[in-house]
Amino acid sequence: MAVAVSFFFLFLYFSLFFENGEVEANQRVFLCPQSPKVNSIVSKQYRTAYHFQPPKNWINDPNGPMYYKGIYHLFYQYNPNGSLWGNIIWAHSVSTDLINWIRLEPALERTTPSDNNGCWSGSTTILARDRPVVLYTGIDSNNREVQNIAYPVNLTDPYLRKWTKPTYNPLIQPVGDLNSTEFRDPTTGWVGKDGLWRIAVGAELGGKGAAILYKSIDFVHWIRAKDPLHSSSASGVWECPDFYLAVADGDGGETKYVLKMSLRETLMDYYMLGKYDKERDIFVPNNAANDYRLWGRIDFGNFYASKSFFDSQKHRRILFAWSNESDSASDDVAKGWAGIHTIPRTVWLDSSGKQLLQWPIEEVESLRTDEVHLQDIELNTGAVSEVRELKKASQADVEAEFELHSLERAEPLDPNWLLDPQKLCEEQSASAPGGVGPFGLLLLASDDLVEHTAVYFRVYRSQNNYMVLMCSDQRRSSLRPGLYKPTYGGFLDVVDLQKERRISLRTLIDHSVIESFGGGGRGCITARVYPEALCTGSTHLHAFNNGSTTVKILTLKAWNMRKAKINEN
Ligand code: DQQ
Repeated sequence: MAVAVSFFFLFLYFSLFFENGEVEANQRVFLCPQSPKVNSIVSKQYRTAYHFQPPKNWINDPNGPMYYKGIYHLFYQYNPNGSLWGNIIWAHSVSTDLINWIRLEPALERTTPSDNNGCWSGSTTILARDRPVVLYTGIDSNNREVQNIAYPVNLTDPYLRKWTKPTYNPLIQPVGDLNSTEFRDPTTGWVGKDGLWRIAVGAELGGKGAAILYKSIDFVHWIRAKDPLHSSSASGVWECPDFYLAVADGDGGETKYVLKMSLRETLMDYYMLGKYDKERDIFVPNNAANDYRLWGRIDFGNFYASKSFFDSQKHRRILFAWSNESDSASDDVAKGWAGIHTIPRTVWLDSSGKQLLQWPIEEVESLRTDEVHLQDIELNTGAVSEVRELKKASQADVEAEFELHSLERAEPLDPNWLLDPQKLCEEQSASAPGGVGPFGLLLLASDDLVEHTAVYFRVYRSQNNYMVLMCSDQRRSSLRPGLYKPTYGGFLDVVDLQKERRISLRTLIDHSVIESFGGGGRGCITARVYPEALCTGSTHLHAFNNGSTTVKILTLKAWNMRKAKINEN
């Protein structure tokens, strides 16, 4: 029950946080969820309109996404009995466009001695002769984490509705030096030079985070390799490892292997780029820093347990992730649901070979309606300019391109800040005057602007370069008490800012979630927010600049988003 423990600590942390908010709670009347007695119609204001979620109950990690014979499949961690984590099984949905989904019966339930305490995360692999299989972690009757297999019952059913587990499960057990409660989340399989299958399993090994490598001739009998695919003493257990080849745009683009790991100690997703040494069967990262704060980040915000798959239909790699609620457990009980998935993103290697880039899949654009197109808006120091043309600022897609008149006033960068950009965002908030920035957007803002989420940039001068800080500040996102309202942030490696003088920001807003993509997908921040204004009135979109240098919005396009058909059946 290692994961339950981590949630416990998170809740503990949240509840300390809530206590401070309660003082305010006594003085105000709150219409949105506060307790199980809440009015459920009002609580619907926080449900998303185009993000993946089931009709009710708790969800967490995306599992085993795949494209098979014209259909996209997505499985996910699901509690069939309530809106808090527990009783975990694999729920299953299918789609032809990755945006609209049909809900099917659960694929894996807790039915055998090797999974009767939980069907935890895993992956799909398509074997020879087009046969998909699932590998997943079962929590067995002794509460050990074991690796199991499941097969579709009927390959002629295009939806692969029914799955069966052979009696020879478990395939892999936590023996020897493996910790039986820190050994989970098998990857998709790949074939090595010797024709054998390989998978990696997330683990903690001798106090180090690790991806343990196994080999098999038939996908059933697995032998542990001498060395892990990779391990690091910089962190504890690695959950949900993902291992794949990323390709840069264009013909003959550069390729690099990606090892992604979800660190339970921070509840954030990290990645390393490097080489796969096929002789030694190990991943060799380009940057083996022994400090996870120096590893790549998939997203700087509320985004965890991501899982990717290769979409053979459109030749792209697609990434899903879980975004947890940041309200209280009692709010989740009141809402009757908790957890969403982020909009699927395409992920590829930047042409510099130094980082991954991510962008919402093009299919989400089919939901766009009522386009607003603004140009050439000068934002002088202190400007706050509302985009009044956007009808519904709570269900929108916004793309803005900012032009920087000059970089002369960029503040000097203290290299120590690189280790903790989140703290820097906290200290240098959207309202703290700066040189070049802070400038950006105020999202889900109340009429009087008292509630808003600021997503913004601030440019710093380093020795021979400029560094762009991207922040998403939730501290003023809601007046409601009892919420976790952090500030998230990270530095973007923007190519040649001096020459380009432009920074773009794309934001997907959907009631209680804001997904932001800075610098063309160089930095991503997902945030969960619960503004009171969503329940009591209307919300607005503004652009702002609190830097001493004028910034121009070259273009701002915004659309309202139609509701997607997600698991409505
Ligand atoms: N969630 C699953 C585990 C995984 C964790 C349990 C990550 O398999 O390690 O619900 O969120």
